Amino acid sequence: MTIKKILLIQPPLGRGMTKDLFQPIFPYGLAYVATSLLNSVYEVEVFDIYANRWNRNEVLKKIKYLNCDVIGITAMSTQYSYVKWLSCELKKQTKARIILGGLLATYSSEIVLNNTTVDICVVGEGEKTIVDLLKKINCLENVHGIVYKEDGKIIKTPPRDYIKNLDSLDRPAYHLFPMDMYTKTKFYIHDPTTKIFKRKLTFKTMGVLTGRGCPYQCNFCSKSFEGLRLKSADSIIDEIKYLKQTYEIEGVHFIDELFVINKKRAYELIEKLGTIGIKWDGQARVNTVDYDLLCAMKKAGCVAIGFGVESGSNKILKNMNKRITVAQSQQALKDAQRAGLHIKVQLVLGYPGESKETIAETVDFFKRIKHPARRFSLILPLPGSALYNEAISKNLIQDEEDYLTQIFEGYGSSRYRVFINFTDLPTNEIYRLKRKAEKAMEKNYRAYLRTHPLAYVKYRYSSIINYIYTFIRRSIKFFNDPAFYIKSIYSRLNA
Ligand code: B12
Ligand code: SF4
Repeated sequence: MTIKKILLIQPPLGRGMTKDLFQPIFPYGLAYVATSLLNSVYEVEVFDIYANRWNRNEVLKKIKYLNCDVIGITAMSTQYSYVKWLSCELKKQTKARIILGGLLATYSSEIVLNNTTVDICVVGEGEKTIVDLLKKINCLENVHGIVYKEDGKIIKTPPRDYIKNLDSLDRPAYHLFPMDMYTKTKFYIHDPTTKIFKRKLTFKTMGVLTGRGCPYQCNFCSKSFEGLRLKSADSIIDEIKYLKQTYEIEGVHFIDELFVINKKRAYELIEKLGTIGIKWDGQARVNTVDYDLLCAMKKAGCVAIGFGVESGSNKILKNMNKRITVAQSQQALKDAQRAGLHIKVQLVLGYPGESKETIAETVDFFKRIKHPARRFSLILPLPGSALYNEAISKNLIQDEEDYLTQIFEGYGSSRYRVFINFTDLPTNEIYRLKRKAEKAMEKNYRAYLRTHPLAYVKYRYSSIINYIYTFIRRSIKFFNDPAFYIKSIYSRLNA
């Protein structure tokens, strides 16, 4: 079999009707795989179902006349049910081999191979494996880092070594993707008080990766990569400059699992970021920042910082192996507020050990630090995490395939949401306590605002202030170069 053309697919999130879902983020995994394939002179086409917001009927039309030898799909665990449907429809239309990569393939290969029409799962990083795999498609046992089925038996080949030097990777194949879909959307400051204080900055933005892996081992986390590897500051800046020049981006979301890994690395990066005039945000830990660093970040263009605060109870943080304390969270949040950064906090409810008392501790924590957080995610054990293994061993997940089929909502809070109850409380009581805690947190923050008029004005009218700011910024641009400005508006409208 000679392979010439490969189709790469990114499925949607949620129920597969993505009209109201998140801002699409550039699928780096697929794009790096595409680069490797192009370098080995394969022809590559991309279907980003998620970014294009194609519904199932539209997808069926698209795949009706497929002309490719291999299909590569990327997916995280929550996309299992869609992958199951899609792979089945693909098999009806074509004889092309179907290869699955990403977290779903890495952590649930057996389930995938036993229940879908996927032929091969790529475990871990895909850049080298895909090329090796296509070369040896008729002798798969010689390809490291894959799982496949032969005569009804699951075969796992030895793992492939991780790429040590990320700078050695060629640029992701941006040109194959609908870039306007990832960049034309606005730069949202995800303030959890969505109803009253939603902030929106109108920057053209793009997700950017500065490394792979995270040195921590939180029990609930299903990490993309083992081991920590970082790109050099120069190569990150080059990439951002390239994105600025080619796609006119003005903002960057650093989408690393952990962006502020330590102070040394952070200072090294922000020193350079400060010179290229870009707005950005990223994820830190409360133990990797201090006031001086946060001020330096703000000066270098940082608009928002994310912290996995998770809980206001030391007992729960310990159970999570989060390796932070409530006192550290309090300090970091205060420092970030003082430095003038927007703070996005991730909060989770329902971790083993959670009780009325631990929830009350979390509510009290936010009352103390006067932060508007008021949304909890419910714990969702995902394959690849210690918590998932705990759920299996405690028999809380009995049928893994059925569980994967149901978790398409992720941490979402809609009626389709699955909840694995690790606590001693009845599930209904957990939902009630969640609602009660969220209400109490909102009430506490409103009470704080009533006694602090300046903070009230800042939050209540932040969107108006932002519109005025954007208007002034755009007017300056227009008066500097009217022809260029009109051309860029025109091309955005056409996109
Ligand atoms: C961007 C992002 C998103 C975006 C969407 C992603 C997109 N593609 O558009 C958004 C913000 C929407 C999102 C949402 C969610 N996300 Co998310 N997300 C990420 C993030 C930050 C970056 C993904 C990325 O680009 N990685 C970098 C690339 C290089 O790695 P990669 O994709 O794994 O690809 C490599 C290999 O896996 C492999 N590979 C991948 N695909 C393919 C395909 C083929 C054919 C081959 C051969 C190889 C291959 O090769 C690639 C290169 O080496 C990761 C964390 C991270 N930094 O990785 C989390 C991450 C993927 N998300 C995660 C989670 C949990 C979620 C949510 C479920 C959370 C929630 N709120 O509910 C939701 C999904 C909700 C839903 N309904 O399904 C988890 C996944 C865990 C798991 N077991 O699936 C991660 C790992 C974060 C974490 N540690 O918790 N996410
Ligand atoms: S939750 Fe964050 S800090 Fe913890 S292991 Fe996952 S990525 Fe690392």
